[in-house]
Amino acid sequence: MKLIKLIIVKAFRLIGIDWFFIKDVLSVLKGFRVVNREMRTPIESFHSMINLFCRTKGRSNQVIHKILTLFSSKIKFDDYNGIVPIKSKFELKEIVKELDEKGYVVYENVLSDEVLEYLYKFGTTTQSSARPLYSGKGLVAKNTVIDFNNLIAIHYDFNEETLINDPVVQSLMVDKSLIAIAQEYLNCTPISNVTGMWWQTDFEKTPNDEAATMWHFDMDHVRWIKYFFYITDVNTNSGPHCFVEGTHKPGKIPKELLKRGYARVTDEEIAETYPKEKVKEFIGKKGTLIIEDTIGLHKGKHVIDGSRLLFQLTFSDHLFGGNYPERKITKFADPKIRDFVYKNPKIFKKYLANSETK
Ligand SMILES: O=C(O)CCC(=O)C(=O)O
Ligand SMILES: [Fe+2]
Repeated sequence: MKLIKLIIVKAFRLIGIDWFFIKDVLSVLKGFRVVNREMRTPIESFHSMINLFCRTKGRSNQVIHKILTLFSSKIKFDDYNGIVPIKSKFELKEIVKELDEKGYVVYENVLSDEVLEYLYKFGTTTQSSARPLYSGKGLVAKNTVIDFNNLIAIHYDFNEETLINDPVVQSLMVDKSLIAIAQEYLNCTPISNVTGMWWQTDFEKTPNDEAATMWHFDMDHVRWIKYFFYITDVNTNSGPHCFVEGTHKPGKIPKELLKRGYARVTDEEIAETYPKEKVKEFIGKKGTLIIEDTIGLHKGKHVIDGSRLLFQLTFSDHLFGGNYPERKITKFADPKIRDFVYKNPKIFKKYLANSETK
């Protein structure tokens, strides 16, 4: 038996596959069985997915994703009415083509003044968790309403459960244009996942060493798409979101940057690796939407003057991934939203009580 195992291991090694690779593949497979049963991913399976991503320069996620799409149907749309203007299937395909090519698409003015005012008010009157972004500051997270005259943190994070029970947030979560883009990009029913809102502030006006190492790729799920909404005007000093065009494609993050695993990358490394014109800094007025595949390299630039309020929606291909605290929708502000959610329980299964998704 030992001999057979040795021969198999040697044979795989000849084609560049070692025992750790096989172990990671098996661990990911086991992870999917657990997620489908319990809606939670074993941590070792999640780490195996990241190992495989780094070893295969992102190709493993593409393969897993492809398999997942074979088991997932798509929802049908009569129209794509929503905050992103999409008049036809052709237009939808054009948007997704751009996303495929560049890894991002930007829209201005997608939110009405009322929605912007509402979310800004939410951001300035609701408690958030104030936490220093960087380690070693000795500051612990504190629940507080942001006070711009007395900032205590770089990062103020709003509770996901409060957000998903908010009427305006719910109206964006069920927006057909956003769901249609996610579905077309992911080629399967998109799953609403990780809804967030946070302030980035100039609490620390001078960027320190750690602020220069904020470039990273996300690896929370197999494939996903994020929607970043600016709720405040964002200039070069108030923390624009940044992305390296094209790095969402497999093989576009070189081995040297991947070999550290799921680690952060410095400004210098980005400048040395990619042409300047590919490093995008998104300056935009409030109401700007950046749709992005954050499997590519991105960061929120350190804020040196002012504060940035950002709202985020995520749609993924599967619940497999990092485990977030359980968050449930307990009330609907609008019967239309409730109907949409219950008609599409698969999209919202993360946020519905288990019994409601059956
Ligand atoms: O704050 C930003 O612009 C970046 C946030 C980010 O990295 C993420 O949401 O994945
Ligand atoms: Fe990120």
